[in-house]
Amino acid sequence: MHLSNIIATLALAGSVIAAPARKDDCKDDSLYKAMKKAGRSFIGTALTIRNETREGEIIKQEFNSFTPENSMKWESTEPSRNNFTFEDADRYAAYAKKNNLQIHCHNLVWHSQLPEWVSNGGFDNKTLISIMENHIKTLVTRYKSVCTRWDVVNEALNDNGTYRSSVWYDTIGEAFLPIAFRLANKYDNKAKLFYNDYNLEYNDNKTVAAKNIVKLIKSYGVKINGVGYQAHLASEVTPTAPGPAPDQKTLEAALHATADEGVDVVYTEIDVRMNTPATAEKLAVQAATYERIAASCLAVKRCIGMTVWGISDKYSWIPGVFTGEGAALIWDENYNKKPAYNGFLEGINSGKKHWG
Ligand code: 9MR
Repeated sequence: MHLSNIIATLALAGSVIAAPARKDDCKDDSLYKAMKKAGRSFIGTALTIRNETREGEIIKQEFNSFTPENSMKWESTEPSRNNFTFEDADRYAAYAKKNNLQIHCHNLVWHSQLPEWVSNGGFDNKTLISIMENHIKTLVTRYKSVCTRWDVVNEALNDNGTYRSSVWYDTIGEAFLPIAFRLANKYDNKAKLFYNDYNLEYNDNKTVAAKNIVKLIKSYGVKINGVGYQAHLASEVTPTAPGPAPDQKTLEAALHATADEGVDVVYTEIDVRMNTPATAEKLAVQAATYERIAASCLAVKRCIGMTVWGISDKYSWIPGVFTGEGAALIWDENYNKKPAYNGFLEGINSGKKHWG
């Protein structure tokens, strides 16, 4: 069945958080309106489709883009060799189409959420590249014209800026990056192609390494459109965070490090965690953190958009992974706006002053 038919069928079947088609008539104080006024391309959220009506309403009101939180990852789409499963991912494609939203498609080549058959298959270089090509070809072709952006390679770096050991790097070497980008562009030359990683916000060795990845890919004569800064940050010292998110100058310098190589930059997975429970004081510090993250994007001309990693604290990945930490998003567990929402909005609005 052709993808547009699949999408139409799924759209008719209805998605559990269906929102009416968006128009540009959102309230003046929405995140989307503010980003649009500032001349940026998108404001997004990570999306897991679930039975929560408020999520559909908030997406319609506030966002024009989303990142499928898990459904397009390798373990979800190719659990065994050349056996592709698209039921879940297709629901997201249909949701985007129905609600006129961009999709930041996530992701093609990553060491994590990668099935054992790939990571422990013992493949030689040539075979692994052909496996990569088959996967990229199948996903990128299926979601051609659906994906506005693709995270082509995710998290290839260690925090000290060296390459992470993975089946990709250990078998193919650093060439796995340009090869992945070349293949993504081969099967969809319109989607914007991104390298995506965390802890790039500190303007340190890892940020320089991301800049070098941009240069490496270009040195192969291959297209890369941008770098995604995940921005999984914290508002205070926590057991898993060395301290609060960097100051605004550092954030801006980190964005410039790659943007100045002639690519777009985006914040792809923003959340700002704290030691829980939250207090009024901590929420105020978190709001100021969200404000400077947004302001840093808006101060950099090539920062074309931002995505927060979820809507409500009720479903954030953080408490399940970092015990005793959380409250990281901008809506609370009951879908009330937190001070962080207002901080984020103010940061976006500051962009008008910084524009250029
Ligand atoms: O939010 C995602 C969570 O639901 C998954 O369990 C987890 C598995 O690794 O992945 C989370 O999203 C990650 C994203 O895909 C890549 N960057 C880090 C994100 C948070 O772990």
